[in-house]
Amino acid sequence: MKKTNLSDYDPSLVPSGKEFRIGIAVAEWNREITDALADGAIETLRKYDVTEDNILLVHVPGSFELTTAADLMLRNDAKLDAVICIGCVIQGETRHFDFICEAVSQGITNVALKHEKPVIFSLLTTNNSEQAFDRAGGKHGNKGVEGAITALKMIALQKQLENK
Ligand code: RBF
Repeated sequence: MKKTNLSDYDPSLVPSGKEFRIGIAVAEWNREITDALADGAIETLRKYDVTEDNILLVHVPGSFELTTAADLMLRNDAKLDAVICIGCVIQGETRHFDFICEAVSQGITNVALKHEKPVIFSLLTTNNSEQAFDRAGGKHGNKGVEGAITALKMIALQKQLENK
């Protein structure tokens, strides 16, 4: 199969999420895009048997807050298996783009290592809104779908390696 992006995933290789509990943190900046990503993630988790009760959705003001949200969720819900962080940062005229993207990518890595659970980076970092729409259900797939698949695969890997 041609692999241009993970949205072309092979459904037979995706583990069932029947027993999994997954958090989703969504940034409200560029909400039209982040809502489309979140819808893709939730639809995909439901498709792979994650129950409605086991999907915990929270919203944060902007992408910068995703790290804190993931940390809070994992700290306060011992049964959570993973958190998917969804945001969209669009390049502007000032340097905020670099600071936010760097903070989120590093922050998510730190939270994952601190809690020893997968924390998924579903952050669009684009030059303009067209590129973002292309990746939120447009011609380059839906990165929320890909985040959900990644979460399922990483949780299954963790359970396999820890023999749970
Ligand atoms: N948050 C986003 O999720 N996407 C953005 O494109 C974005 N652009 C921002 C631009 C500026 C100049 C500032 C100050 C903030 C921006 N934020 C953006 C919000 C940021 O993630 C965070 O919510 C705020 O900085 C408060 O901590």
